Amino acid sequence: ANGTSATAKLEKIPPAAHPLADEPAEVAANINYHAKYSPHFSPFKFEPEQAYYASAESVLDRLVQQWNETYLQFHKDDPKQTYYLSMEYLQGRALINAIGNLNVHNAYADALNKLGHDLEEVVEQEKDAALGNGGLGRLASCFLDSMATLNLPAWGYGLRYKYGLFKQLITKMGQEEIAEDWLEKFSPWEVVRHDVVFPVRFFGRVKLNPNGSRKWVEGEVFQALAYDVPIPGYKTKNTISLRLWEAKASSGDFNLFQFNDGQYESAAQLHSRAQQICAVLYPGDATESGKLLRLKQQFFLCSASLQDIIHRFKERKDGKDSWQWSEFPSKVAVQLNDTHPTLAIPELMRLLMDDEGLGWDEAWDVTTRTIAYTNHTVLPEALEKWSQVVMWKLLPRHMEIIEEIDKRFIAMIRATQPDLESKLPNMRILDNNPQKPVVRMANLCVVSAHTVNGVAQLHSDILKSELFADYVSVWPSKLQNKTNGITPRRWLRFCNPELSNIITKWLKTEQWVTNLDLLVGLRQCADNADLQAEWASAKMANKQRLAQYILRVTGVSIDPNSLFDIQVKRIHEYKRQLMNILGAIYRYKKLKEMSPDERKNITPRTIMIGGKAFATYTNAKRIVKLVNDVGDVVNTDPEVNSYLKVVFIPNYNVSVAEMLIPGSELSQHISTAGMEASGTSNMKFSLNGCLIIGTLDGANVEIREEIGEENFFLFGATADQVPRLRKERENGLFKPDPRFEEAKQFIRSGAFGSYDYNPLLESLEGNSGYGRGDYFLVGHDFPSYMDAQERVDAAYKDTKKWLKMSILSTAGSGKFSSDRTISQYAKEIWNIEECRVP
Ligand code: GPQ
Repeated sequence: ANGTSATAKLEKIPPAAHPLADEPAEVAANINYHAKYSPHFSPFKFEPEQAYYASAESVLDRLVQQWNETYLQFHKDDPKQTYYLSMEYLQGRALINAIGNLNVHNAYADALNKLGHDLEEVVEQEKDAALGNGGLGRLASCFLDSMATLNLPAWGYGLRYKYGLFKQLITKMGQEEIAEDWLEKFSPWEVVRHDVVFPVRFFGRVKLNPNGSRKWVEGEVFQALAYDVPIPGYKTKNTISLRLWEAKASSGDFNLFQFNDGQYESAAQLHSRAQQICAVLYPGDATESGKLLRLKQQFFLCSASLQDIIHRFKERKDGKDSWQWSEFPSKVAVQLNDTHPTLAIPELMRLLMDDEGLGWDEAWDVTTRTIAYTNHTVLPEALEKWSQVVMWKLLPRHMEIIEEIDKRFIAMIRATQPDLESKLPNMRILDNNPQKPVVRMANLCVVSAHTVNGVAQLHSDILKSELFADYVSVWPSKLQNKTNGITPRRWLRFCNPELSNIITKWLKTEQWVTNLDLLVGLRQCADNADLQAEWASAKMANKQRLAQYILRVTGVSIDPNSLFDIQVKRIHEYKRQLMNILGAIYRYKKLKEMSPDERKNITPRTIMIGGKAFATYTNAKRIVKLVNDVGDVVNTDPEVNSYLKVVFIPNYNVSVAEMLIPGSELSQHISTAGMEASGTSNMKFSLNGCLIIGTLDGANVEIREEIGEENFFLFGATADQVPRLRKERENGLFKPDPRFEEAKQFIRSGAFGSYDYNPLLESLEGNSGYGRGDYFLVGHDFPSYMDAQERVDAAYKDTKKWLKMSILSTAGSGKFSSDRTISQYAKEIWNIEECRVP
């Protein structure tokens, strides 16, 4: 009641005129106001950095209003709402995206001009929010953009890491990792909610109450404090939240007695332990490494988010005569982004049973109707398995619940599908191997979630026929496909305004930004000489911008008339950057052997490779080193360096991608078939009119279907051939192509320096040393890869043909909008509907 009367008073006093006008003069006044009256720096400074902060706060003025309206609308209409739980979000920069979504780009550009600044320069002051590692984190961020744009009642939950993804430096030694504190000078985009705090417990024990109920007690309790980031939709008032949790100790946990006694460290022990929880983003991308801190992080996210969700559910029920817990799944959908937030399952069970007093069956019914799970990989080393010993210590009550789920699952199978008995050891949740008993998180998800989905058709098919095949007869319709997507706002409209304007002009509408299928309209003019000329000049402008960037960050000058060939993604053996660089080495060697006259027939190429390697993944780091070493030799070889450059792009991140993708002409998506669940950068390149050389893997399959096989440079083994090829290889039946042998031999000869590349080369050989018998089949696919590269060179010579293929790539990319993906989740998994702010 107190709170309401205080709000009533607020309502009576109208706030000062809200600066919502879009005229540049008013926007400039508002920026000016923030620069003067909410200064975060010494006064009278108005450098680009201050202009950035003042602009961001000015944009936030607009956002906060529609953000609050969105919250109130959701509260009032009380629709079913989705909560996306993810340990990673790769948000990148927010200012240019917010200005674009609010449709005030020109007003801000003009306003900043009036104030003596340039919008582009101001925008570049912002540090990327890199709270993710790669595709999985970026997917979560694209999803948020689509949820807001589609006016869906949906939120994201994550953790507020202090140190996000490391910064990559390239030195003589190869990759070096530098901690990056993205909050060093604070983020203007987050709002701390001092009134949104939930306790999260670790360790302790389970207490048996006299009535038979159980309660988790003692141990350590930290506080989860909410920081909200606004996520504006495109040309809609709807602005949703990304809620990031930070861990705090309670003030009572500060030991004043010890402090006054001079024991400063131990006095603040719990405070520093709290700080550890959200200190760093886990650097694993598809790698497994059991660390207690990571488990704490996962539980912290799950527990805080579920308490918040339950709190909101009750709040919205408040005042309604009677309600039942069985209604919870008709108000709440929880989506688990991979197995990282699996603990949401036992935590929801615990909260319902131990705090709300539900029985097992009722709690299980609510939990399973609420939770859905997305799988993002079939790599065995990336399937999370937690030690039961560690879990019993950290989360004793949850282990009890997991044991019970396991027990009941086994009983259910024995009662209903006794023929599956022999499969049970693999299907059950607990692996009680006495050497190392573990909990299999993916199994827990499949057993508990109402829906499980893969992220591209091929990947979902593999889940059905391999990884989760045993469950298909138990739950025939539990497994679904939801092919990934990307937001066309950030990945075309904002990052490539030149091409966007051309598309809008030729389609005579800008509706494609929210209805990407309209791009097919470009097909009918793919041969039009005027469109081709405009298309080519946009590409050239973007290539020139990219060339300037490369010169600035690497010192290498590249020729904008050469074919820009790019592979950017996390460095991983299955992604086969090694095949790319071996191809570059072979190309270099052939160029050296040619006469100057012969070289004149060669299509000049600039091969760019970028990406971060997991800090302890030594073979990945060796690949980074090799690319750099090859570049050093090739780029300074006056005989051939007008025909070939090899550049390693340092510190690949979202902002670098936004600049690089529009300027690329060919991009490589060349993973061993069956290993890349989807890939999403393939979609970004294709959308920007870049052609793809790739294998039949992940979403490549669907991209090729959409844009037409004649516009895709295909090579390599198919997923179903891979097991046989590996066997043949093991049995010594593999005969390497001479080109492959020549490229490897060239490295061995020392042509690229004295660094020890043997471990890398041996990974491509039989069973020796580091060798895994070329598990990723680089040797098998190399000849067809080189043939495909020859087709690329030939196609590039025919400019008209190339431009047509490029236009058709964009035209066929409509399916890969995350708006399409999210609409499918909304209809086919979450059962939620739009809730629009009028
Ligand atoms: N992916 Cl399991 C990640 O980026 N990190 C992970 O930990 C896991 C998967 C990627 C996956 O490798 C890509 O093929 C997908 O396109 C991407 O997730 C989004 O689904």
